[in-house]
Amino acid sequence: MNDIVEKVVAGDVRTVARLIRDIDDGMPEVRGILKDLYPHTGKAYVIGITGAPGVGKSTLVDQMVAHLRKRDKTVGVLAVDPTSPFSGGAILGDRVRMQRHSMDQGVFIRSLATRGHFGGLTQSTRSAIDVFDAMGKDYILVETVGVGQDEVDVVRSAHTTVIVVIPGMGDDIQAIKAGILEIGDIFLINKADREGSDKTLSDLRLMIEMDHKKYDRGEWKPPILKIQAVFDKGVAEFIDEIDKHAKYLAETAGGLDFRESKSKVRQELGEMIKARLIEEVIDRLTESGDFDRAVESIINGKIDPYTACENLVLPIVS
Ligand SMILES: Nc1nc2c(ncn2[C@@H]2O[C@H](COP(=O)(O)OP(=O)(O)OP(=O)(O)O)[C@@H](O)[C@H]2O)c(=O)[nH]1
Ligand SMILES: [Mg+2]
Repeated sequence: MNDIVEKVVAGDVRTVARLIRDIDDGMPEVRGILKDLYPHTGKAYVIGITGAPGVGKSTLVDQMVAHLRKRDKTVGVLAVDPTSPFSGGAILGDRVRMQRHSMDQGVFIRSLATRGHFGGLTQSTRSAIDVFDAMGKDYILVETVGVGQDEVDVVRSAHTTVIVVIPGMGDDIQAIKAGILEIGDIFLINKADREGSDKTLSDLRLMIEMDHKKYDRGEWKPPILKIQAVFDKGVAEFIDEIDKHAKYLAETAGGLDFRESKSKVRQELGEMIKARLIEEVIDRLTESGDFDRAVESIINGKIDPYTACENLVLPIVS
């Protein structure tokens, strides 16, 4: 076995940290390692936590870690922050917020900014999850900011997807309705110590009830919980709901191991091909100079971008 693979599987923190950084930077060498790590994955339970900036995701994650550690579970935390050009800002805040776990061997916290490459966030998140999984973490908590399509793609690799809102976010509720409603397995109204949480609860309930036919067929009906992450109120109940959802997944078609689910594997392989193709094609066109020449030609009015794109792509794929 490759030395790096061996160290990751043994849970060597420095090796894993370096690997996550290389994934973030889009280093091509990582691919070979990921191939060899794959047989060691498929054991972790992945929880995606998404929501608008500042709703309390990191505070919640920190509390979840504490609860899971009390149950003797090991935990990996991945904070995905595409908005941060370097590991400052929000990520630094997260580090501070989760400081109390920093000396705990059973907890591993890392962030991804995805500075690297065209494959983008979805691919690097997927890879980082695999690394945490191979490392032997029982639970992997993935925090992503936002309520858009990117988040949908990122959380597709999670077993349980949690959407966090706060009271009085009327517009955000609308955004969720338009974008990510269907991916939420559990909805949390955090900061329930603030006014308006009952209104938010009924708004969310109304949205979820619209899909009542699904639930009549026995599909999972997302619970909505009011919590106060910062005071650890409702977090234990929330984790019970995660357990219920895990049980639901285990008992329905597909099961807990996504690597055995045809639809998940199709989805993932499709994404992977897409990302890889874009990367390879852009690399090749940049190296040969064809890309820059086409840009010049478009600017000089010698060619339109549609034709330029066709001229660049067709020779490669045909
Ligand atoms: N009143 C109240 N404040 C809370 C609660 N939970 C978290 N907060 C506060 O909300 C602020 C933002 O919390 P974070 O955990 O950083 O939120 P986040 O969603 O991770 O933020 P980003 O990562 O920047 O998107 C902090 O000041 C928390 O202390 C809560 O239940 N009630
Ligand atoms: Mg955060």
